[in-house]
Order: sequence, then C-alpha cells, then structure tokens
Amino acid sequence: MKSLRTTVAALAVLAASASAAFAQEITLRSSDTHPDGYPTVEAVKHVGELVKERTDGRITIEVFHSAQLGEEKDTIEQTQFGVIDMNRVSLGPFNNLIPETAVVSLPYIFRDAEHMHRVMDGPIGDEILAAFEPHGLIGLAFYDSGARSFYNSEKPIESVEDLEGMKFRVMQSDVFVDMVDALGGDATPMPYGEVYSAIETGVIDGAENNPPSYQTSGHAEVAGYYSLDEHLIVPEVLVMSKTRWDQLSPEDQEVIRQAAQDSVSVQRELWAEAEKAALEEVIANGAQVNEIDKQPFIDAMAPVYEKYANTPELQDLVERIQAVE
Ligand code: GTR
Repeated sequence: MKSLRTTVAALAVLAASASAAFAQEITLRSSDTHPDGYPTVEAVKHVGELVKERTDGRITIEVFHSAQLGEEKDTIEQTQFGVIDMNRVSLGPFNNLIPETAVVSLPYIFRDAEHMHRVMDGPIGDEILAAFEPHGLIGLAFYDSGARSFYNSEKPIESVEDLEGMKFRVMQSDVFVDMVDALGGDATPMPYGEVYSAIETGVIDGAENNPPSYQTSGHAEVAGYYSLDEHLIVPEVLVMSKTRWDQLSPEDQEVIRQAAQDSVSVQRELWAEAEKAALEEVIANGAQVNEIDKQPFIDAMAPVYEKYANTPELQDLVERIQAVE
C-alpha cells in the first residue's frame, strides 16, 4: 500500500513539473530611457506583441520606459549581470567596452541613413551584433536614431570656430569626448537624465542629440539653438542579457530574435515620422534651427579616426563600411 502511494505521489510530481515546463510563463523586463510613445519604446512593445502572439501568450515583454530602471549606462551593467532582461540603448555607451561599436560611432562614418541601413542590415551589422556576446549580452537588432547635432543656449553654431571653449554634454564614451575636443569645444560626459538641469543652471552650454531626443527631453526649452552639423548617425541596439538568454529554449530564443528583427522596419517608419514631427514642433515652440557647411567638421575628425581605428582589423572595418555603396 505504502509503495503504491509513493508511486502515485511520484507520478503526480512528475506530471506537475512536466506541465510546468510546457506552459512555463516567462516575463522579460526591458529598459528604455525614452518616454512612452518614443519610436524605440513602441518598437520594443511591438517585439512584445509578436513574441506573445507567437508563443500563445507564454512570453511577455514588459517595457519600462522613461529611465524607470535607471540611467542607460547603469542599466547596461544590470543587463550584463542579468538583473534586467532586455535593454534598448544607443551604441555610444558601449564604445569603451566593445571597440567595434566605437567604429560605427565615429563621426560621419555613415554618409546618410540609407548608407547606415545598408551597412547594419548586412554582414557588418551581424559582426557587430556578435561582438556583444563575450560581454554577457546578446545583440538582437539595430534601430534608427537619425543624426545627432549640437544644440546650446548661447548662439547658433555656424562654423567649427563657434564651438571654441563651449561646454557640451556628451554620452559616456571617449569617442565623443575626443570628437568635441577635436572641434575645439569642451566635453562633459554625463547621464542623459542630468542634462536638462545642467543646461538650465549653466553648468554646460549645451549638448548634442537627434531631433526627437532634443524635443522629448525638453532640452529645446533650455537650449534653443539647434545647428544641423549632423556629426553622428549612431545606431541604437536592442540587447538581451546572456544569462537570461541561456535559460531559454532554442525555440524561444529564435522567436525573440526573429521578433526583434521583424520590429526593425516598424521602428524605422516610426522614426522617420518622429524626426520630422520633432523638428517642426521645436521650431513652432521657438527653437532656432540652422544648416551648416559640414565639410570643415568632417575634416576635423581625422585624429579621432586615427585614435579609434587603431588596429589593422578596426582600420579594415572602417574601410569596409566606407566601401558599402
Ligand atoms: C538618445 C538615445 C538614447 C541615449 C541618449 C543620450 O538619442 O536614443 O539611448 O543614448 O540619446 O544622449 O544619452
């Protein structure tokens, strides 16, 4: 009798754990510094919808927008440790860690958004996604973030000389510090969330970013001169914690990777609309936007290229990017 009861109990435990394994519900937490409605936030929500649909509701992605989980650089570390499951971030904060990301963050490396798409959609993009893995992250997809330009509270920038002695916030990456140095300005790396008050209190004169960030962050309210030197077309990336990734079945990994890839075209469309709308809105609210002759800015970047394309492999990567039609 006892042995029959033991067998029945053991079978019940087995059945319960088997069904738990089949129907195991998974929730992945994803971070973004931008507010709800921003193209990257909406794109990751779209990944969540696709994943939910394709796993019959078993996998959910919760997007924590507006830096609810912290400033970008801190959330990247937490994603590497597996505290945060997914993260949508700029490539900038990875520059000091992953040299390949510094190459695609070099000023004027991409001729325009189409050139960037052709490079990042091809084998070079795959190479860069793969470069995240030794750092505890799985690179899933690249998103658009337009072109970054300088803005400040003092005056329109019309030439390189105008940057002389001005203080600009940059992302926490040495590439961008050296970029501002090469232009004669003074760079202060700081988290995105601190920029508004730093401009308002005069700690810095301005910063640099794309139009949707300039608008949604409110920086346009305190730094009304936006000068279109378009020095950086730096892609953004959706990454996943490798610790979390390794706990998933190969089938679930494939669903997530495919959904991320499928969200790219959606994000690009949202981006194009947001970029246009942001420029119109900041101008309507009083910002002064001016065009600039970019050639002197491009010419000033030679020392930055020399410093970061500093191995035959990275030099070759620069050349391969430039060779993409
Ligand atoms: C934005 C980017 C963010 C963040 C921010 C910054 O354009 O989308 O991920 O990097 O710039 O300047 O910190």
